[in-house]
Amino acid sequence: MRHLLLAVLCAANVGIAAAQTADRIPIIFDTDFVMPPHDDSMALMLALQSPEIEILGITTVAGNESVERATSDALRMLEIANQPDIPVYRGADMPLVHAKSDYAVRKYGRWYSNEAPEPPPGGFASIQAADEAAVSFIVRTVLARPQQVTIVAIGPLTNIAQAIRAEPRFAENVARLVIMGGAIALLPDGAGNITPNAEFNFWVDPEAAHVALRSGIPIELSPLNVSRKSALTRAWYEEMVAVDTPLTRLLKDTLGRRFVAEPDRAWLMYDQIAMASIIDPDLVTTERLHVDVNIDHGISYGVSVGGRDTWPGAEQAQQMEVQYDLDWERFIEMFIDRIQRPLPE
Ligand SMILES: [Ca+2]
Repeated sequence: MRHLLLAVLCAANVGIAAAQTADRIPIIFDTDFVMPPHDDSMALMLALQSPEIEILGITTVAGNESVERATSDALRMLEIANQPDIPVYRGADMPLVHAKSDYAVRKYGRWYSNEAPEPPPGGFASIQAADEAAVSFIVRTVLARPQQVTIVAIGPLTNIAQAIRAEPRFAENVARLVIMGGAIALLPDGAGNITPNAEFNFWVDPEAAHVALRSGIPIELSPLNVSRKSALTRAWYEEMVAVDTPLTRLLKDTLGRRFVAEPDRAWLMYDQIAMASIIDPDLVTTERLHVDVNIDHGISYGVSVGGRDTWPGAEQAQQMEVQYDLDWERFIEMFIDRIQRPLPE
């Protein structure tokens, strides 16, 4: 009897494990990665620590910093998080069209940089990036699992646009594209953050955003409107690092400096919200809008425009879900819970 019971329990456990594997959402994590306090690294920590998510690969792109910095920082993050087997693929080192300018140099971001990357905390990783290029990996992976793979794109959309252009069957086989990018003036908090009306990721590669947004892929946009519903204060930070793990230690050494320098300032979270919305869609409120991106090299270069109905000039604007509100407390509590969980053995 005892043996029978044990056998039943074992079978039940195997069943649960199989169900968990089958139910995981397979993602490609496309990122202009930089170590904390940058948002990409905290979004990756969230994905790595969430059993709902299966990361098929990380693809890097120039954005916050150079693609070389994105690649070396992402590799080091995987070592710290004890998940060194997730492959990292080096992506585009420059936007499709946008060239370095005096304005770009003066403003935030070093996407145009060709300097050697600074070593990440603890030094460069011993693991290496894959030999395969990011675009090749993205196309191959999506075609191998038609309409199953979600792409979370939290940097300039250069790699994604190149994948769309490289393979005509690619777009129709992507399950979903979740983008951190843009700012929608129609909705509250819709100003830009790099020019008056343009958001950074879209402004760095407007032509790529234009290709991605018109691709026909089902899109969920996580623009600045929803980022501005977040407020990471020192109190939340202190709760986050109250449990000692390699991840919270890294956050203390990096993110912690912000709260030493400016203890009363609240910081926005960006890519973390896009990632969290895949794990728990109820964290955000969305509205279905027509959205397109301006690619004229003038006053509105890289500006996203969203509308409830189409308008003259917006004939190509695809409809997509646009995030504009956030259950902040539920989001930050989930984020802290995931960050504090023990790392995989
Ligand atoms: Ca990013």
